[in-house]
Amino acid sequence: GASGDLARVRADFTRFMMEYKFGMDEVETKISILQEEFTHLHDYNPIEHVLTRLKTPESILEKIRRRGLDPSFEAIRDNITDIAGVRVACSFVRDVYNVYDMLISQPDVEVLQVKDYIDNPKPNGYRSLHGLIRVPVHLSDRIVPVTVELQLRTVAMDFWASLEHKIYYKYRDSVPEDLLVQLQDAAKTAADLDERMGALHLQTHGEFAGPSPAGPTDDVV
Ligand code: 0O2
Repeated sequence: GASGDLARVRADFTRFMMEYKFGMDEVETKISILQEEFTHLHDYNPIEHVLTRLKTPESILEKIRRRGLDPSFEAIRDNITDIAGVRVACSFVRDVYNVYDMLISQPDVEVLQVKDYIDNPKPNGYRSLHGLIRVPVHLSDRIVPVTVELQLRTVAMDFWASLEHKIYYKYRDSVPEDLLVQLQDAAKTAADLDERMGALHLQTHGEFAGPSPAGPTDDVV
């Protein structure tokens, strides 16, 4: 009957969402391990904070509708890549790349896409390193690959992005031009702060305390 169908759809959806939650948990654990290892073994921790979020069913369906797609599990799986999101805020720009490299060099992490908005900031001033990754989740009877959107940025970039997001949300598509200009300018200030803090840090913590790729830091005491 109809109520049986509904119950089945609900159960399927719960299971579908659960897989994303598990994928997100796997990535969060990987980051916690790096964080703890750094705290115990090195004199500083490159990760300031980590935030995970699961897209709500409403917001998934809204995005599917907006794109004119079928609300099927297949369409969602193939098109909505940010159901599971993990955001990592690091102290310095160099840490962003180092943490990213440590994560993606793990053999069970597959990179589907990278968007480097630090190297190539968005016109509005947005900076972050985005990686779409896939991790295996071990269920009771099978292994499922789960896509997780990873966003890494400095605390300064994070501060800027959270205010910009609030302003954008408040004004929707019609943020006053004057505010947009001020936001762009604030993004420049944040980038400048990152650069200055990075330079200061380099003077006190020469080499990166981890398995980093060769950086421009070898000759710094
Ligand atoms: P929310 O509310 O954070 O989830 P898509 O995700 O496919 O629609 P795209 O362009 O393929 O978009 O992905 P992209 O550029 O990697 O951006 C995805 C996410 O990055 C966004 O998710 C935001 O979280 C963040 N982001 C991207 N651009 C900006 C920006 O200009 N300002 C801020 N504050 N965040 C940004 P959502 O779903 O849009 O938002």
